[in-house]
Amino acid sequence: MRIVVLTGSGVSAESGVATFRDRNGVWAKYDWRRAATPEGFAADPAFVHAFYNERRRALPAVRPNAAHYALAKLEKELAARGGSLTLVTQNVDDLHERAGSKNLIHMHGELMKARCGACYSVHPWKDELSIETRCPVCDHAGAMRPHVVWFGEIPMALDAIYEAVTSADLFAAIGTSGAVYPAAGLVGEARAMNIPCTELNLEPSENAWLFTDSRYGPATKIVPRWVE
Ligand code: BV8
Repeated sequence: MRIVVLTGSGVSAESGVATFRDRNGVWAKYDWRRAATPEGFAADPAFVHAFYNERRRALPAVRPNAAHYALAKLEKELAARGGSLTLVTQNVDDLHERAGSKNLIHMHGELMKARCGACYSVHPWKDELSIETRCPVCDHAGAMRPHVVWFGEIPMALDAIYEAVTSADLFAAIGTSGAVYPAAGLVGEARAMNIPCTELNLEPSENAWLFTDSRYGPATKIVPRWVE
């Protein structure tokens, strides 16, 4: 049995990580054009560094929740039976890793990594980033940026993601509003291959109509039940 799960910020909400489009979400506080686009970074890198430094600083204090642990358990159980779980996350937090998930693709990048805009080297990064930060490889100052995918940038590992989705026996989306493409288009790719698709979310997402099954409620309740 090969399962592909796509997660969004709703899976981390009960760990205390803010979602994006809920009433008091990230984009209610920050203009995504200023905080999460290459143009915004070019115009005001200090603002963008402050936005990501604040989120990176908060991350070590939050913990994975029952939904993260249930997905890590599912991966182990499937592997023990010769199957697989490919976990594709839009989240830039590291809660899936900390819960034990291994076969994980961060399609929108990772908050705890930084990338040099001059030599493209990628580095684990726990500290603040600023316009003075020098690249540990090429020593270029001012080109280090968060290793995340901004609007208008191409998400990571798309070929591997499409390969996994179109050859799955089951596709599930958990804790995502279905607002951001190409992530939100993955259910359409699965349906085009007649793959059953399940939505697990607090409420119906923008593309709920595309799913063949759905369960609604808080992720820490519905995901462990779904995994059982
Ligand atoms: C690209 C950065 C080209 C990292 C993010 C017009 C039409 C269609 C598309 C476009 C368009 N104009 C522009 C586009 C493209 C654009 C896009 O889709 N825009 C949308 C907004 C219209 N996409 C892009 O730019 C992407 N790149 O298209 O490149 C390309 C592509 C392919 C091939 C060649 C070229 C890049 C998108 C990535 C942008 N980066 N973030 C960061 O700072 O984190 S986006 C941001 O949104 C996050 O990454 C986040 O993961 C993502 C999705 O949001 P969700 O995770 O779903 O969060 P949200 O708050 O929306 O929803 C939370 C859900 O959880 C809700 O449903 C809620 O009910 C639920 N929930 C809440 N609590 C719980 C819960 N569920 C369960 N339990 C709970 N307790």
